[in-house]
Amino acid sequence: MLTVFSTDHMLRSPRTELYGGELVRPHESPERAQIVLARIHAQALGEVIAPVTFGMGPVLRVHDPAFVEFLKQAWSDWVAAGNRGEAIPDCWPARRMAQHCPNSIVGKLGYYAMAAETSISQGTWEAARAAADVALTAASRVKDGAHTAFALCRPPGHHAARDLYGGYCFLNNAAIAAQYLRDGGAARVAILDVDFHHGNGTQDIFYDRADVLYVSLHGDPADAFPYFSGYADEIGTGAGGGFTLNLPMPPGTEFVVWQNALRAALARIADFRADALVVSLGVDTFVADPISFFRLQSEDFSTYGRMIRDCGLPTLFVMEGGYAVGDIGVNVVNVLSGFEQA
Ligand code: OKP
Ligand code: ZN
Repeated sequence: MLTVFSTDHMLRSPRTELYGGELVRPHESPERAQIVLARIHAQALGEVIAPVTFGMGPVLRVHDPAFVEFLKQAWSDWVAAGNRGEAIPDCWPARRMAQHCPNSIVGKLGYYAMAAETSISQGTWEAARAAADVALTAASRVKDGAHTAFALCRPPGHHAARDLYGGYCFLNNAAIAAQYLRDGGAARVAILDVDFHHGNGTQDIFYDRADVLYVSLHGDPADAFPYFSGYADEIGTGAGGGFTLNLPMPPGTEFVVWQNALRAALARIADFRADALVVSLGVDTFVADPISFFRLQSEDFSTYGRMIRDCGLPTLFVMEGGYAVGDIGVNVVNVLSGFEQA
């Protein structure tokens, strides 16, 4: 399997994550991608190439222009305002308040953030832009007839909506790739999100559309981030009614239960008659993940890679989460090699 990877991911290297009332070293760290890359080489998964630059065209098919401008300028605006630490919002447009974008950078952070753990730091925009190019480059191979490709994106993307960042995400790499496949001629694209967390951003971007199916397996939002999205009764709206499927599962969920949810997800995808599949691949379902509560073992990742392969669809894998850093390479490559083995 071809992997697309950019060393520019390292430009995303914040010092802080707001966690448990403290500013800690971020779970979403540069070593994550390096460990996945090392495992790809060790297992000889296939060629690794650098991304092509696509520019903002395909990004703006999915994201709001003012939001993209905000991301571009956020760090320099924050520094210019005299702030000493990393950029963290501390005030939100909550219920019954004005939904206006303020001039102040502090106000803008609250306006565009869906969570506060994700500090913006120098280089964040450049890394996010490179991750979108990684996804697009891998998607272009699938568009041109490759059966599969792996976009080793970092930072991840599935929490980023049209005009929201947070949950370690800035640009929605999987959504940008899915829209690119649509624009490249795929009439129907399915997105299967197997990250532990609900992909609120991806769901939101395609919520009123019947041409992109979003199916997600995740920790019940009653118990897990992002808390305010991913409930089973969220099924899409308007023309998109029935084209979102959420399969939330409780704390302690084991692979046998998760696998049954995956069967249901794959059945819905087959019924949709997708032309291409985008997998939001987070391996934070792993039993030892420090911020999640499912109980998958490393061999289970191979098993479900094979199950996804059995769909028979051209498949783009896009890297999302996974924070048990020592095991992330094994778990990701187990999915990808499970997919490739006959
Ligand atoms: C990003 B991705 C846990 C707090 C979680 C944010 C998690 C973002 C996950 N106590 N805060 O979906 O892997
Ligand atoms: Zn996650």
